[in-house]
Amino acid sequence: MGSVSSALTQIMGIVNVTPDSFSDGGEFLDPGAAIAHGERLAAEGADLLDVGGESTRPGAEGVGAEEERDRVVPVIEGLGSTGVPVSIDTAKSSVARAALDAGAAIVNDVTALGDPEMAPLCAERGCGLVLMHMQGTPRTMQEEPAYDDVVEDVKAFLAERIRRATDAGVAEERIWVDPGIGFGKTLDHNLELIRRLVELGELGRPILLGTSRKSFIGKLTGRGVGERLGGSLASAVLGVRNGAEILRVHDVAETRDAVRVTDAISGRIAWRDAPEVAEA
Ligand code: HH2
Repeated sequence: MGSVSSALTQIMGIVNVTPDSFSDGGEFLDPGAAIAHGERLAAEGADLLDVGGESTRPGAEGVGAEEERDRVVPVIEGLGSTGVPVSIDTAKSSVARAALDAGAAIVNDVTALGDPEMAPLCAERGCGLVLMHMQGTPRTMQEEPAYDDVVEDVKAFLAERIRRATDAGVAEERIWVDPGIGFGKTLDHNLELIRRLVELGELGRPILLGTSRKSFIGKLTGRGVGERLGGSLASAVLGVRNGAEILRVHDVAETRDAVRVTDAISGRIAWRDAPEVAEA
């Protein structure tokens, strides 16, 4: 988690171990396939791997803690040899505990401490903690999302959850925040959050952004889930431009290239730090 002080944008590669995730559900339910996928993302340059055993797509039904744990633990153990830090994408403290025992370093909680045991656990373990904003629950969140001012409302929510975490003993420097693109938001809400992302910087914590292949990109482009790379890259680039420091993505190699160029043009890294390239 300490690496956020680096000027480089961090890429978090998504490893879904679910039958029903919106973009790759069922592809990697077998632990061996999920580990191989994570290893591929690590080889492509992922700085972090986010392992999830419960889909949070709109309308998704929840999964029991035991099943979720059985899905993610072998994958986290298997990814240990990559040397890439793993985050566990879960809202359940019992799953988080098992994942931390298996070697995860970060808890990515899309309910931002909906489980009252989550903050004490993270305090005790000294792990990283991602606090994401969601309005409603995955089953209901897209019914009629409404805000006074989406950015102000998300910011106030995250500020309160940061306080809740630090009150429980989580070190503030271990916390990242995330506006939760697609979680109880209309297309306009999503666009406004990315456009005004820099305002979340007032929370004083690194911003993680997850736009990869999401439905707002489909709405804008008319593309199916497997055809949203171009739109995803555009949102990644503008997200970084507007203050995101960590990007949660499916397409690690392509996003990495896009943000290296973005970082260099915007002066976040010197071009001399770029890898050697063959002249073409
Ligand atoms: N989005 C998803 C899941 N977890 N975590 C954070 N911090 N931010 C996000 O934007 C975010 C997240 C949804 O994407 P995906 O994992 O691809 O699908 P599913 O929820 O169906 O597993």
